[in-house]
Amino acid sequence: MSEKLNTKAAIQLEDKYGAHNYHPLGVVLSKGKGPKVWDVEGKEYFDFLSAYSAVNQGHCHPKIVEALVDQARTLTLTSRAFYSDALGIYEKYITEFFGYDKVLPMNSGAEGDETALKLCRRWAYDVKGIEEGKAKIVVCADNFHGRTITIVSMSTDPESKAGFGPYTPGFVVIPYNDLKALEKELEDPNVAGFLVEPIQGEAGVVVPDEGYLKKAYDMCKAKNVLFIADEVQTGIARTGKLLACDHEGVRPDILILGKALSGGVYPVSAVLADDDIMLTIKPGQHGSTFGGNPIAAKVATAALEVVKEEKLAERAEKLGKIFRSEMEKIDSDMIELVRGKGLLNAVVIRPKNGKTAMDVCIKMADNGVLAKPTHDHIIRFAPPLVISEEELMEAVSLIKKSILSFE
Ligand code: IF1
Repeated sequence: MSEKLNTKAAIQLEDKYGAHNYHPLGVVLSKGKGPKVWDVEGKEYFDFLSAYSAVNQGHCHPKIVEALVDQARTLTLTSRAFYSDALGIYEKYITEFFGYDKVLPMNSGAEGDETALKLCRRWAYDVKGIEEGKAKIVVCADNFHGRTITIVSMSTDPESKAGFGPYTPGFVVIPYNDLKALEKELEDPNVAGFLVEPIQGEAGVVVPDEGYLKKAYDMCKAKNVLFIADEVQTGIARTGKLLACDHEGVRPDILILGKALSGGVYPVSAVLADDDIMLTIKPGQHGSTFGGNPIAAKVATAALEVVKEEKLAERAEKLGKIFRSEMEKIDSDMIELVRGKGLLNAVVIRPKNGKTAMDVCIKMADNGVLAKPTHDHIIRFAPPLVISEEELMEAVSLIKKSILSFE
């Protein structure tokens, strides 16, 4: 029975019956279309979070929803105990789309990262010849790769990690964007992989120096170490190229995708690699009930077709430049720094008269733009890539109005 909820009632229900593992902004959404969402009172917003870059193709993209509905009426889930007529076609499509021999289909981004870690360790023992149980994987401080116990074992964020021990061993943490630190760790013959976000999303859209990814990749290759790119948030055209690694011509040994791989319509993640890595996992050594299900296969195919048909990477590149330049023009000392690539951007807010990034986000919500701070003073701005230039400029004027209201 779906009662018509108002904002207050909806929040009360979630508070009473839902785990308190989030503290959402006080907005209750009930409809989405393209770059816009509407709350239960019918108020319209520009969505500048895009479900953390999962709806790059825009809310409820008709082509992707159609693919979901069609398949849902035909065959939803077979498990991998049997073949399906959807999976192989999708596997051919996505491996040709990104240029890899094979794909291992999963559901959440965290499962994608966990799968990549398992592949890296199997490759370490079966191919590189590291002693069983001794493989090390280098990760970066301020990383975010998901919320499982092994993944938070790699985290340096006390909020993500504290209180969830004992932790999974085998990880070495180095500073992000620090090639000297990476070079030093790569001297250890037990290092099997380097797992890195091409841009650190949760850390506040931290963009590394030009050339960092390429040099890191080359250093890994020189030491027979796998370069593993977590493109769950930066992939699928978000940063102005199909993959953020494409800005530097880097082809990861293991590529992790999620979020917008389904356009936000269904949980779909994927790990891509060539045979020498992918075939180290044998039948029965990894899997998932929903991994590679027919709906996921059709939805992800449609979502990727939209990326190409609507030139979303080119749009992100062009509109991102406009967005950053407009943000830099705002005459307010609350704007400390503007950074990003494509339509993955962040503004570092200098608190003013006790007003913080959260106050700016609350004011923006009042003015019809939704975004949320990360790490206190950073606001991430990531609209769906289907936003038009005119809509972007309308949202920019609302963001400006919000920030200047604190002058
Ligand atoms: C939350 C942000 C956080 C990710 C990268 C893997 C995953 C994510 C680079 C895991 C997920 C989400 C998770 C969500 C908020 C959001 C997020 F960075 F996008 F803002 F938390 F850091 N790799 N990021 O960004 O994918 O299992 O969630 O499908 O947990 O609060 P997932």
